[in-house]
Amino acid sequence: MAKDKNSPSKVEGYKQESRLLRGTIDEVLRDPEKDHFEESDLQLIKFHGSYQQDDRDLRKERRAAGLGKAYSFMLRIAIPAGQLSASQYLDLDRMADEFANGTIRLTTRQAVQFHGIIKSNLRETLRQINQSLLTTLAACGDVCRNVMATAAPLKDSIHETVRETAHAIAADLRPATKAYYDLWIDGQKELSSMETNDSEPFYGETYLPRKFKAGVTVANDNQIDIYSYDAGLIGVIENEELVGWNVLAGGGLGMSHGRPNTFAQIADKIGFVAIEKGVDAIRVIASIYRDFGNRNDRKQARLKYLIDTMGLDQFKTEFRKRCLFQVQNWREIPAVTINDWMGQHEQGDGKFFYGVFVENGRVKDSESIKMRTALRQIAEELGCGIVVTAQQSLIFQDLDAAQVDRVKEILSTNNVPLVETLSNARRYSMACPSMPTCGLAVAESERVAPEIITSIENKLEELGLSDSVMTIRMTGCPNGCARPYTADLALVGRRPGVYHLFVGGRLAGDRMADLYAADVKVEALLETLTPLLTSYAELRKEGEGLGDFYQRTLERSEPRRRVTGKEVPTYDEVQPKLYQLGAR
Ligand code: SRM
Ligand code: SF4
Repeated sequence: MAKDKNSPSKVEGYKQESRLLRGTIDEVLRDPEKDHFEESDLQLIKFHGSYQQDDRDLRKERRAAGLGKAYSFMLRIAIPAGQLSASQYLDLDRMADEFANGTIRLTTRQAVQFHGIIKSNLRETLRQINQSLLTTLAACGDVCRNVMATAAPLKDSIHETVRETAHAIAADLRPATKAYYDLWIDGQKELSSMETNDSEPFYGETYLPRKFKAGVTVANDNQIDIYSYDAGLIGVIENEELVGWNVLAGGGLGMSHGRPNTFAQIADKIGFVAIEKGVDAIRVIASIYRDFGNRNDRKQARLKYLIDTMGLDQFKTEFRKRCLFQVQNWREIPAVTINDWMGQHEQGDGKFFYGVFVENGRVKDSESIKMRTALRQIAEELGCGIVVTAQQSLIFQDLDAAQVDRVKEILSTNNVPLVETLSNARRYSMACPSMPTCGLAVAESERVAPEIITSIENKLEELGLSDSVMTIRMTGCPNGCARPYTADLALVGRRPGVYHLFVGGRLAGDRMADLYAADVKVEALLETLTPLLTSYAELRKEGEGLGDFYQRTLERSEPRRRVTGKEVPTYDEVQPKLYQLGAR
């Protein structure tokens, strides 16, 4: 029978009947005959930080041999503000071999993922993660996900407040259910630092309509791409003091190829609140979403769709009504800038931090580059704190000058390229995991991205564009996990070997790119890009990024705030304009 479009989605029912996220997870974990979960538990384990996956490379072969899928689990560890101690990192490094596929995956949201954990190891892996005082709770699921903060470990009071606020939001919106501890650590709450309960005072039995993402940063540093989230706080600085937060709501990058009413969108400006009201402001936004978000159609359930249906003014009115504190108008702030914080920086207390670029966030040892060995050695020898960045890389902090030299030495010994030797094309690139673990992938991403970057890198060098700072991002489907739509240049998977090409975002992450060329075969990528890149090389102004050049060519007065991916590609519109500008 067809589903009534006004009735709650199946997942709402699973949540409601789950006894606060228990379902039959325990029974399945105890059953040695079962190597995977069925539909309702499969949705519930997400709240516990896990996705059931299967090795997609093996599907065909196994099917031909009459075998079922090769099931395994991805585990995501939520790390507010990306901050890890050296010993926590070393625990994760050990677990990567003991339970996972020998790699650690740093995510675009400052979290860490393991892939390839088999069901029989799931409970022990989660137990050990908790023993390290880390958690997978709410890393996935219909809740507030990992809360981000600019990665720069600067030791001034402004950055301290940013980090503390991110931690406070994470604690405030963390689910209260005891189920997590009962299931994974035999109810041993003392193994964890978190408060639990057997009720959900904020979320209630059905939690949020879907995921909810939040981040905190300051006006001069959009390292975390804050305009892409459901809710964000941008610290407003006046006379070198943090005076309060500009509040954003309704950003989001997921969209579906086949659904015309899905879109990626830059967040809306909601207002300005006092410093001590930042956490409350995010909770109020989450509460409006909890109470009014779409629970019938999960494809329309994100906050951005609620704001679209409700209207921005109505949303703002509801926000002000629920805030039991003063909400002022948005404060004008300087255009955001972004720093990836790679390489060496002073941290403001006489010490330094050092950012290490990890290609696509995959910490592994390859034949040539011993990235995992190098990072382990640095953490072991120097015992320094680590920050996972929003660009899938990491930072070692609290180093003295001699330790910085030692970090560089260890990296070089293990063949890890130092940031100054990387091309801009590679340094600012990101790709999502995609095949073979992601069940939603329709095209390759992480596995082919390094090679694609090499070809773009060569083209840029040939055109004299190596100095251009350019974000190049790639995903294996339109869901937007590597935030493609805010990049200068992006490839978004359509089907194997075929990508939509987006152009026109920028490093600052504050506008959407355009669909530039549709359904481009990977072999035709450079040919499609060359006219634009050639004109960019000839006609760019000093310091002008590719996205900015593209926008100037199109004479856009207002930045694009929304993209559906179903627009008419701009390729044919752009070419004559390039000639008008003087391209040869
Ligand atoms: Fe994502 C689903 C990986 C950041 C939008 N994302 C997935 C899943 C879990 C696939 C699935 O549902 O079965 C992917 C797991 C792949 C794997 O094998 O590991 C996955 N997403 C990732 C990560 C690991 C990409 C990365 O390269 O680091 C990022 C983990 C973040 C974290 O630590 O929490 C990741 N995902 C994002 C972002 C970027 C961001 O938040 O800054 C987005 C776009 C922003 C947004 O949410 O709008 C994003 N992921 C999605 C969506 C589309 C959601 C939507 O409402 O439209 C899905 C699909 C879904 O939820 O149904 C998705
Ligand atoms: Fe998977 Fe698509 Fe996200 Fe890539 S963008 S990880 S293919 S859901």
